[in-house]
Amino acid sequence: MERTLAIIKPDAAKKRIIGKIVTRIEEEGFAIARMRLVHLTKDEAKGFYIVHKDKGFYDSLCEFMSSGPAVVMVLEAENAVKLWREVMGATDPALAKTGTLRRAYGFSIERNAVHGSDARETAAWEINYFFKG
Ligand code: IDP
Ligand code: MG
Repeated sequence: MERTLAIIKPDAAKKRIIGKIVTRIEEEGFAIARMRLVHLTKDEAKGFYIVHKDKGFYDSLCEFMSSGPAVVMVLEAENAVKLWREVMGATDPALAKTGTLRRAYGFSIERNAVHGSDARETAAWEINYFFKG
């Protein structure tokens, strides 16, 4: 079984669609191994998105990610990393395929409802960031 880190971002939590997204996760066949409601500090968001520190959107992204409650989860399935990215859809909701979560619930390329790890190694690092031990 492979593991990936998923986040229901503050825009989706604010819209009260945590339940809808969790339902979709279960319908897609993932097992939820860990799950926690968090309200990140800006520094915690900056640490999580450190790979993007040189991007123009880094500061705005970290403000957004620390703007309210979010849900962090460890999802388990065969090919969990790839499968979760398919269910999420493209980063920009306008370009995401019909039926994906970002297409359905994303507001903009920044406020795009959900996060997912992009590779196995990234997933291990991201899972450890929120769920140590
Ligand atoms: P991903 O979440 O699809 O893996 P990344 O390129 O890793 O996309 O970017 C991380 C997050 O940063 C995105 O989910 C989105 O919230 C935000 N982001 C990415 N590109 C842009 C942009 O061009 N403008 C504003 N925010 C962006
Ligand atoms: Mg990414």
